[in-house]
Amino acid sequence: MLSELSAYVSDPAPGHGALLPARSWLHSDAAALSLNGPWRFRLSPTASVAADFVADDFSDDGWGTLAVPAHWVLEGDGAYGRPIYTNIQYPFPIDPPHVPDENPTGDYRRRFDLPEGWSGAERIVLRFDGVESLFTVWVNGVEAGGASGSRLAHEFDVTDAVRPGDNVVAVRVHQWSAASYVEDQDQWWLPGIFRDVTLLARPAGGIEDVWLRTGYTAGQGRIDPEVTADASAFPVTLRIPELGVEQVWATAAEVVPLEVAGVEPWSAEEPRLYEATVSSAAESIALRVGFRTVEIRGDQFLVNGRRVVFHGVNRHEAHPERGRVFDERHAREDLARMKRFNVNAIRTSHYPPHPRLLDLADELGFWVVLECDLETHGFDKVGWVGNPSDDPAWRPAYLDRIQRTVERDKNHPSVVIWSLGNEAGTGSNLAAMSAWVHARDAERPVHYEGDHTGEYTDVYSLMYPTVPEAERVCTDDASSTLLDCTPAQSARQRGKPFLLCEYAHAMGNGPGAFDQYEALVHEYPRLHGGFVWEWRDHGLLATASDGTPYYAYGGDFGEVVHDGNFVMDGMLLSDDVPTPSLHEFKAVVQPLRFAFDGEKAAITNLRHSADTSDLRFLWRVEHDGVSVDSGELDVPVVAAGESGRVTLPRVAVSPDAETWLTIDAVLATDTTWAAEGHVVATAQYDHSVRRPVPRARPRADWRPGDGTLTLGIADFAGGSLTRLAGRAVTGPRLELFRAPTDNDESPGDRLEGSDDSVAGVSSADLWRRDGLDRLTSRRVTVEHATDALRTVDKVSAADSALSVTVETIWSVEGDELELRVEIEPSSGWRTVWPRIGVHFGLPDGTAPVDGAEWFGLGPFESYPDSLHAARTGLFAAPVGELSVDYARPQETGHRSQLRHLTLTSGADRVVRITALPDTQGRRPGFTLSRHTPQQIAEARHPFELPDSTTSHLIIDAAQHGLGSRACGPDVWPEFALRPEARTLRLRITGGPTTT
Ligand code: IPT
Repeated sequence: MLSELSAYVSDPAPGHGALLPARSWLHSDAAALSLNGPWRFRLSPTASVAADFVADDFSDDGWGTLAVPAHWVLEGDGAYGRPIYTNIQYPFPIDPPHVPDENPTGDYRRRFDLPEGWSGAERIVLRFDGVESLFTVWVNGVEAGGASGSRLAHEFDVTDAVRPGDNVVAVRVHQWSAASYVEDQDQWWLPGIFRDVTLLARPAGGIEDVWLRTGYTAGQGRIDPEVTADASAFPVTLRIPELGVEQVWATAAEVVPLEVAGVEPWSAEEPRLYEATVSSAAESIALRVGFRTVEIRGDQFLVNGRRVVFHGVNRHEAHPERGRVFDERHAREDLARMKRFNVNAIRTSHYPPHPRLLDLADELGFWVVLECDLETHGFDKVGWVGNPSDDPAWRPAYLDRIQRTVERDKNHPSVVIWSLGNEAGTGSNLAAMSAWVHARDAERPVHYEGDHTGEYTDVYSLMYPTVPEAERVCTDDASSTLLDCTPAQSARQRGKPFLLCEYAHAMGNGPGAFDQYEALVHEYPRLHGGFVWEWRDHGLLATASDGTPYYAYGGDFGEVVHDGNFVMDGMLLSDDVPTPSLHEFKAVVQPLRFAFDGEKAAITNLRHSADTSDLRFLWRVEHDGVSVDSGELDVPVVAAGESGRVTLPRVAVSPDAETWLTIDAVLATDTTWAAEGHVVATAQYDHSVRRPVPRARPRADWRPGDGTLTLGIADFAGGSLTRLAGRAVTGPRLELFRAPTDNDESPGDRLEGSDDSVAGVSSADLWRRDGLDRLTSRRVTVEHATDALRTVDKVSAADSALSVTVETIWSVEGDELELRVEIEPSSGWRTVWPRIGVHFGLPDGTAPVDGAEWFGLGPFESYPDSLHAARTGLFAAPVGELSVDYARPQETGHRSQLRHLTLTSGADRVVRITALPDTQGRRPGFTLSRHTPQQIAEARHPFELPDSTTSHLIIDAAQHGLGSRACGPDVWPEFALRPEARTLRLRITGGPTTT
């Protein structure tokens, strides 16, 4: 029994028994019975448990109930084990193809009544759309077969096993199997029957499969049909009523290509679909046809003859409560959200999604790179020794996987590239998969990033290159070879279309530099854009011991090995909240470019093929963020790839406020993904008159003092601020620390030649080493002058000789209080700094400071390498909304280029701070938070942040960039903050007024 069992779970064979060949996932009118719903369920800790449960008369009275579809580890409050998160590492010994005896095994049972009238069916088929990872199925005690390939569809012929009336179906699912070695994607391991189970009545004379390949050239459509059916199914008729198509094929031999006139093309921007049916007397299949031609011409990837640029995301199937169980409403909303954020492409990392997702992609409009369910990344650890990708024993499994991938989804116009998988090394089995695809689907290119030398793939793909690395691929510099390539291979690869299957790792606060990659796309036609890693966080909803809900990541379920919060690397938080990075992405890839030139502007349409007739252009003029005028621009319709010139409205320029013209391109009508008025693109034009910055008043009458005095609205004791505008305040204190972002915490090193980081050591470790999180200070001098106070502090950390001298000058200037802070590092600092700021503590007192109103960049947080979504305006937010709830708390909330800031308490204005630019015109940013950077850095989850009785205001002369170092390049040198002297000048007025 034992050896038989272990032979079974460690068998790389993709399936056995009455497993049917792969075919399309079709919308048929043939009878079907969903077997979703409650099943009887038993979980065993090993596979060696008697398979007695398959018998008809077995009593499952002692069993529990589990929903299908579901993952058992997400059901039953831990009664059925817990999820495990690993990125690359295998959560079991690397002993291929074997798996441990500790192999959670779920036995499922349910009864169903065979519907009346099914006796006429020629065959009865039992379909599983997704089971993780290996399963066997029995009907009425008869074994129908078994299969692996978790995110693939499997159908079994159960005709001989079913009987009229009552039937029992039993399924055994093993969490671990040989297949687990080829399903090592960076995600939760979530066993179970997690997609639909359906019983299908296959009629005699039915249509087994159909493939309507389409093409499009200049108004002319082409359909190249393939019908898989017995001779008895004919005649078969193709109908597309909207196009007047009614094509009858009397025999299979007559099924030949046809031309269709008067066709509109399908594109991701204008996803034109035509309802079609393919019918025999016994069955009718409904399809939605999109006409488009995919081709590669030289190094260009074209659809309908035009270059495609992927502004894409990597999409995993992840839901905080359901895991990978599909929820169509949620998926549709998720895809609509992508469209609203200018995402035009999806890579289905790293497996085929639920089949309905492709229907939604066809309908809403996305370019899809459809990826096979394949990853063997854990073999990296052992130098790829034993990698299934190059082991003949695995050839059938690899071929089976790609066949199931391509066959299931081949009809979708949205699918424009097939991808063999992800991070599976390289080897002959991958080459065999590619050869099979080329033979089966000559049109769509094959992608696989791991084919560095281009032996068997059609496009060149990289993940996480630096900008210079990506640029090197775009140019034909024969002296620089590409990753793992000889000069000849480099030349071959440079002759192909180039894309970034993963870039801009969106873990936590970040990434920076979207704009630098996007600039390459516009400079080099060979680069066809890329796919951000990744669309959403995979947090699982859990409850802390005090009852607080939170989004769990690796380690939160007591896993033996795990990869922590590396699974929280999306532009969307687990609860669907877009992070600022998603807004940044939207702004960087917006499909219109505006170039202002006096009274005119040029508007360039960067779309693939759609013109601008769906847009209206609204403008407004603001004085210091207050709208003074608005209207609509008269913009001619601009064709894709073209520019149009428009005359701008007359702008009333204010003499004493900043004047900005903002143009929003908005949807003229409702679409399936956004309402009329939705902003697609935005541009701002600064019309402000230059106004002199008041010079700092030189003072000569400094004399030693005790630092206890009142200056306007400020009270001081011992040189320190104690009260401001009648409230207790502490500070200003030098703050050089920020709660490290995930990028700051990464020891990776991907910027050649930069000395801003140390290979193998994270920036955060260097900051902690230098004590930036635990600065102490010593007051060197306190001096008074008329209406002024000056202190000098030396700030440094324990066991460090490095220091920063901070000179603070408070003075009364008219009816304002001015604070000038001169910050000057000693020599010898070698690391970048996270920030150069001053920190004020605002204890709650009777009325807490609980909000801010500011004129500067907003409304979202911004950092030096992520500034495109930020626009100049007047914004207000309660303190809680100024921070982003990153799954692991970290630096958040910095608003750049502040002009003025009002701190509020309820409806009261507490204090107003005007930020003067420094002599180089640089303006500070601010952060208002209920926690200090040190408190935030301590917490692993938001619920661990302490209750707060203080608001913390930090005014930063500068912040370090974000970068993408958690998986990719560090902060680009231009945005790295090196220790340097900085000046902050703030003008402060106070007194309670009501907003
Ligand atoms: C890359 C993987 O392809 C992806 O699945 C994900 O793990 C990502 O990294 C990081 O989040 S592979 C990496 C070695 C570049």
